[in-house]
Amino acid sequence: MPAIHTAAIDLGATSGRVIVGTYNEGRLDLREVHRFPNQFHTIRERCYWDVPGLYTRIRQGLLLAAEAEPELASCGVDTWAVDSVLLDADGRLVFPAHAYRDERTRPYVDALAKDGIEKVYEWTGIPNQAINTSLQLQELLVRYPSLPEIAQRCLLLSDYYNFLLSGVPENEISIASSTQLLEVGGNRYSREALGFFGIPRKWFEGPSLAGKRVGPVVAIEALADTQVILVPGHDTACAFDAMPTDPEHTDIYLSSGTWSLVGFESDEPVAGPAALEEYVSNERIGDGRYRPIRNIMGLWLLEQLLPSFRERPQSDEEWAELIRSAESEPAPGELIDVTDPGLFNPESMKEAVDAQLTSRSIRPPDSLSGYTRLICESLGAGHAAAVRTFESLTGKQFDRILIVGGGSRNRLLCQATAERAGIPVVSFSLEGTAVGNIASQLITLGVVRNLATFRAELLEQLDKQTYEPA
Ligand code: LFR
Repeated sequence: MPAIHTAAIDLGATSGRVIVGTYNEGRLDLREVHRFPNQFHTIRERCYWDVPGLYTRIRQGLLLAAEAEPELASCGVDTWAVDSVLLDADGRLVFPAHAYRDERTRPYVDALAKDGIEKVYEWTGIPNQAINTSLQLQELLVRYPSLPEIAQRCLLLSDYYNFLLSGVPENEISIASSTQLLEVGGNRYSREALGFFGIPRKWFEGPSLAGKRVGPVVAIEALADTQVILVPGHDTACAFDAMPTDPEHTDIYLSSGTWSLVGFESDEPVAGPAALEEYVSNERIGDGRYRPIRNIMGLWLLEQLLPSFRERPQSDEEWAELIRSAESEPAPGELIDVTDPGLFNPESMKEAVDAQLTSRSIRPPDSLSGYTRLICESLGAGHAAAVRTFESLTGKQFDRILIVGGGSRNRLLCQATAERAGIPVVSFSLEGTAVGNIASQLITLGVVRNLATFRAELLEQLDKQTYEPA
């Protein structure tokens, strides 16, 4: 079979990339053709994404991909979850896309916690989090009750970029599951949840399972023969798909970037009051199965701390140097509480961390390497707690943690996680989200049989590093 070329459009909250994947006889080679920074913009306390700017980058990236590989069979889009756009009957944007770190949903989180979350969790399997699409839409609808007269459709961001490229609006299941509006027991939107939040039923359709051919790229002439494929629209679902799990092991997964997402694949949700109490989020895999996860604040803490330090790392070497010096810092006696809402979107992360520590009579570190050590250890403890939670809720025993994402290159974080969880952490040199995105395209194109085959092939190709607990 000749080599097959596909493009992954992979948008994260802090950077985006377009990656060409070339698959040839069981081997996948990746070429990053475009990378660009991403950030939300705060105007009068409201936070917005630059949705048109990202589309310009996607177009540029696809043109570069087509230049590199004129025979591009397909492309697929994955993005971070929960954020959405509203469209009128002609597909025109009726509202700017808010970013999930906007604090406008706070009163609605508190109200839901007081009254209704037990029911909502029974219907949807998604706990009460300020970022949820449900609360974001509820806030808009309370403020603008006539919105449904104009807005006819809601698309999450990956769905929206698929729509711009192909002209076809789809709601894909993995990203749909992050809305808190999907039925936990089936592949449908929950009438009860939509009714509870006051969201019009017409805003959503489907959802469709991943692995569907949406149509050709009609928006770019040079790509008229390239198919848009509905890959798992949620970046975390793509990252989990890329985990080169080995059937000999019982693995739990950690996708480590801006957020730390700890979870596993399952045929059933992890439901009930204890799961709700532990904030277990029953998100979906592109094929409709479950991906129970716990969502922990992640390396956002470290990224946001950097602007306060002149000696912040600027290159891979400087990062490695920072991690080395953090490793030689003494292990902190006390950790940061990573669930503190004060760390969610503070003006100064350093001041927010210091405020938390001093309120607990703990002296803040005196250097960037001290903070790095403290954050990595605190995240390691959060990861370990999530593993224990899943073990106690399900009766399963996990014997390894597979880690992908930016944090998989952070030795200190991997080692801290292994120590605190008491099981090995296996790190793969892998662009997880882009690889999962491409896997879904290859399976849809019929060149790879299924995910198990893809993972087995990938496992042979990757370098791995194992961090053992002491
Ligand atoms: C990771 C991620 C998480 C989601 C958060 C907000 O990029 O998609 O899974 O909880 O971003 O969308």
